[in-house]
Amino acid sequence: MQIVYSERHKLHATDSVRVAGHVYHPQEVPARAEVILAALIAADLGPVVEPIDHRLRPILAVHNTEFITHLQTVYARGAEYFGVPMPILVGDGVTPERAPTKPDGFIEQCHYYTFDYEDPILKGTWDAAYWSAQCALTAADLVKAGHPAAYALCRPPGHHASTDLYGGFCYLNNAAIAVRYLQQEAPCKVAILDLDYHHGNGTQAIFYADPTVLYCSLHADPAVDYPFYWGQAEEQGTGAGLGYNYNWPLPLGIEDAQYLACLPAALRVIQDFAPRYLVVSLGLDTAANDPIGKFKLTTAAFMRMGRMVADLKIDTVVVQEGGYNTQTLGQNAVAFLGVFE
Ligand code: SP5
Ligand code: ZN
Repeated sequence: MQIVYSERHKLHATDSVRVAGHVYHPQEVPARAEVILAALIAADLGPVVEPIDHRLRPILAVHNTEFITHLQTVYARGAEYFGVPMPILVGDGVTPERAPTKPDGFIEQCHYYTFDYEDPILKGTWDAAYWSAQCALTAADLVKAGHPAAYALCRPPGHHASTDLYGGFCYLNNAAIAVRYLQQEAPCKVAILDLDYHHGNGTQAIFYADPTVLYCSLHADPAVDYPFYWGQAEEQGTGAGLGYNYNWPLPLGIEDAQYLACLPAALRVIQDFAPRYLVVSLGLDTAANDPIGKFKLTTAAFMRMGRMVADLKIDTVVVQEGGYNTQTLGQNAVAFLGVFE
């Protein structure tokens, strides 16, 4: 399958962040994308292609203009505000609500645009996020052009970002941007299967009232793990979108058998929806020994999952989300993607 990758993800250089004299220990690091790319190349999984620049328009089909301006300018504004360039890293916990009013102050605006606390905006963060979204758009182009599947090696990831909030290591919602782009010329139904360990609260929010986009997610029970405030089974959509949002919160510690027993339910819902396209948010943080996720999936499970998804025979854009164990990310990406044509 075609693999879309840009080395510009390295501009989001989280591994070099220092905050107030302390070393910050990031988990969403450039090495993640590098080990996945190396493993896909070693396994000869397909040609690696550069993203095409679709400019801002398809990004603005999902995100609000002032939010985009904030992401583009906040680093430079911070340098002026502080008198010295430094990472913008705000907040002290996950906050559930979008605040109703945008304040005037610089620091307050930094808080206003995120719900989270461990998402630095660095000098190159905007460019990296922009090219991550372009990878998803280019994978969508390839599938539109007739490839049965394409993979976007997106970094930073996207599924926690909503219209005008970033968080969960996500700035732009790459999967949502691909969905809207797939619908652009000829309106059609698109299903999203979110396999990241965490609930994709951003993706859910973006399509919550939309009956043309089905969102299905398997993830850790938010009662006990991130993102905490979203992802329960009772969240089923709103208005015209009611009935087009499905969450399967799962207990911490589950192994292959329990996870694979749950997946067919989601695949059946997708089949019944009969979408023109499928977008998979592929998180690999469900793997055993992930430093953040607390499921215990083996590499064999990722192969089974890939097979089950490929057997749907729906034209599919796979978008990389989380996954933090750089020892196992490569083999698990190969296991999942290797079954696609
Ligand atoms: C895309 C994705 O998988 N985002 C996950 C965001 C999870 N955020 C919560 C992680 C909690 C662990 N952080 C501990 C930091 C210690 N310095
Ligand atoms: Zn995750």
